[in-house]
Amino acid sequence: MADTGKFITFEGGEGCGKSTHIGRIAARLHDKGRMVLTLREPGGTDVGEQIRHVLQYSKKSAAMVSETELLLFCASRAQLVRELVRPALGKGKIVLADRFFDSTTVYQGIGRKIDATKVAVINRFAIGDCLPDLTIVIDLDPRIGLERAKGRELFDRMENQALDFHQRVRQGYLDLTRQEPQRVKLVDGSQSLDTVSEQIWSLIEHVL
Ligand code: T5A
Repeated sequence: MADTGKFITFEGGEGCGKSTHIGRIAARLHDKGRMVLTLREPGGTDVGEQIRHVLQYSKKSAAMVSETELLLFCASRAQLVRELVRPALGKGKIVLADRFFDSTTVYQGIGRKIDATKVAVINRFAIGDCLPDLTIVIDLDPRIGLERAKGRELFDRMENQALDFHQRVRQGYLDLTRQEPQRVKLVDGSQSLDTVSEQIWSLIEHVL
């Protein structure tokens, strides 16, 4: 790939601390004079934000089947990769993404139990060859994460799922760190904010 930037994605269950740490890391990188782009999924582009709206409000789209949900997450990502991620990497920026294709592997594949091979094919079609240089999984007991996530903008399509769904998601992420240890790194999200930040920072320094 001709890209010169670095693509770093943050993953984990609800309320594990992704947005908080992306904000901290972005500020730290800015202080060091690095060009940074932060993004969130689903969304991040005009098209993606419209897709997020369809996915987010379950009263208007309560009948949505899992296959539609999978395609919408991937549609948002296809737009994000081509409109923002690739151009930013080409300019040498560090792209910090709040979720990427591993969320689809875990939430739709393992959480919703859609066939893993089909999920992988659709995921790869959406992202092309735009794979993250580093993926940080912030691991947290879903009971703590769901409690922490209370009070923020509700993504009730997922949060209203039974605890068992969120436990499968957590296990899915743990399995990913074992399957792809070079790319996917695990951080214990139950530690203090500062401790988690420092551990994430040292992982990022390593790839930079
Ligand atoms: N989804 C997404 C799919 O199903 N498939 C896909 O392909 C994709 C891309 C997105 C939903 O969509 C699903 C997954 C999600 O269910 P969202 O609204 O974007 O929904 O929600 P999340 O990505 O889950 O983000 P959250 O806002 O819930 O969690 P964060 O960003 O991980 O957590 P954050 O940073 O907001 O922290 C939550 C609270 O905890 C505190 C923070 O201060 C904050 O108050 N906190 C800590 N407190 C103590 N100690 C620590 N170490 C703490 N870390 C954070």
